[in-house]
Amino acid sequence: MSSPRPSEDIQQTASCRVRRRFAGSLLLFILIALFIIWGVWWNSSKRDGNGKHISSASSTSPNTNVPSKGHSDKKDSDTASGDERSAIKTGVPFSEKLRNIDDPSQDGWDTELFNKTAGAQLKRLGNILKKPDAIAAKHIAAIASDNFTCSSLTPGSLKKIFADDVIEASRWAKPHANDRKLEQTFHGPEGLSRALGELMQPFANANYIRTKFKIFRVEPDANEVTTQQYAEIAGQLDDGWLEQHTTWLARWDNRNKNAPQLLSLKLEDVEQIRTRLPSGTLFSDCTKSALEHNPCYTEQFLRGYMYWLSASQQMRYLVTDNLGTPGLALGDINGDGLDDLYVCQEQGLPNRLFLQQQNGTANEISAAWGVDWLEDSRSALLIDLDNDGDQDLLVAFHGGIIVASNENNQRFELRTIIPSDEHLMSMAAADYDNDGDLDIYATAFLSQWRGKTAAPVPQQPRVYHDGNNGGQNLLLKNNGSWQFEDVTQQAGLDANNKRFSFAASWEDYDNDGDQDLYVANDFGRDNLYRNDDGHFTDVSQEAGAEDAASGMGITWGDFDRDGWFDIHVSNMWSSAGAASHFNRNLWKVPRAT
Ligand SMILES: [Ca+2]
Ligand SMILES: [Ca+2]
Ligand SMILES: [Ca+2]
Ligand SMILES: [Ca+2]
Repeated sequence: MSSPRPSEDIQQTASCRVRRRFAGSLLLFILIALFIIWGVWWNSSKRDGNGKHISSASSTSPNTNVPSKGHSDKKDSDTASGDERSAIKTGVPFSEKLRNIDDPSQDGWDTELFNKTAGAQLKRLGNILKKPDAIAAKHIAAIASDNFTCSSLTPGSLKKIFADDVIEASRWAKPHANDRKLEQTFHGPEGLSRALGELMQPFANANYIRTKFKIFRVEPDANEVTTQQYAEIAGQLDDGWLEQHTTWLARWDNRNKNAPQLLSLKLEDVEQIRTRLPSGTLFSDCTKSALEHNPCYTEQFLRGYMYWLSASQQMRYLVTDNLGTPGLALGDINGDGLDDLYVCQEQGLPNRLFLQQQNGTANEISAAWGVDWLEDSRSALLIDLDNDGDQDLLVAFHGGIIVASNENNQRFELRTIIPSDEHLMSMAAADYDNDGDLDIYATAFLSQWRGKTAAPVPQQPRVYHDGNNGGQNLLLKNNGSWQFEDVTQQAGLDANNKRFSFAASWEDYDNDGDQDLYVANDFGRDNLYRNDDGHFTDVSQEAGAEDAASGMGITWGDFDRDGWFDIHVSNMWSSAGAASHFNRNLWKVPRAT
């Protein structure tokens, strides 16, 4: 065998060197890749590992858990279009997908389908009512059958239930045998046009007429369908407004599926509000005139729920629990006597602070004051936490509560973040222990928000009328020096504390000198906690305050001025939901196991 030639030796040596270098580079590459993967894992495990409730001193340091900052000039164009991404992946724009999901004809929701077509007919009717002197049978013919009949649509007599210099409210004294107006019967489109002409007589000289119909019950029966709906008519008169809120019972001929014809109408209920004001209206929406010169007003505030839903990859999957509920706070942050405004925005959009000017407009100063946080903020409070006379800032977000001090009416300084696994919603502050400083109560909807998964943990089953597997609300005692302690359990507020809470409000309802607490809960009963020397007892049942409807908000007020505070709870109601409730398909949904 001949030995290799020198040139072959050189080639082989060079080749070995190349292989060794390649192997070395490959090893280095693998090591770098492993290091990057470890880094990502380490960061993610740190995020998931937030402590529960009140943090230790180290984790509440302002230097840790610093909330993300936004840019005041961030534009919506920075956010990629959900439609574009969706179309690239599937060829179907996201907005079209949503429309398909929302099409009741696809999955047998015939009452919803009818709700749409009858709703369109009622909208046509509403447009006809806007010109009372032009109401004619030829306009009604496309809406009412030739067989149409109705009694008068105007109530015979109204009973005054409240009156002062500005507002007069009346309700229908229910029809009785002597009410001759109701005995009149109108036939066909011509008859309906006369009944509507009579209904609109009080609005004949109105400058501006607004109409709105809401169907809240649909009962199909062969070729006929019965609906119940609210019918609202409002008009601006020379010295104020006239509003009629009525309930109509309607029967429809449904043989023309695209345009059902009215067979009859019947008046069921009436409430009338008359206001007398030289300026015309009690309240005017000044959001635009106060804020429109700030870029975020048009670029972010005017965008609706559906815009952000389609624009954000993350929100799309968390829509029901993570979008559409950011709150706001009012307070005078610079001590000039004018209330200023802090607005929470959806996750990824910076929260906004507005300083009110003498002329009533407000300038956006979020970045300058250090509070343009991008966290998934749900609510805020402007209150004086350290009793130095200025308004400090609290922001509840999914992950905890940010506490910031007001520094000389010039900026906010992050003091601490109180971490929480709960799915925090709103907050309410009061000095529950009468020690001279404000303490915080924070409501939670779901629990385990910051668990092992990025998405909220769904609570199943979700018992609609008495849910008891929701988040746990927190009572945080103010210990001074920006330290807060979770005293929920020791204060007795762990009783009935697994409900789906949205709102809470403090008031001394029993007039014994301490602050009591009402909590409005979705999916079931509310809580009224009586405060006895800093310890709470749930007295909602004995106090008759165990409202089982879907609680959204709560406020106290002594409405009859007898010295005892009363409660107003706002509950959820949906005309579409009410109409769907009677659809048999609702009961076909399989139960979660
Ligand atoms: Ca101010
Ligand atoms: Ca303060
Ligand atoms: Ca206190
Ligand atoms: Ca009390």
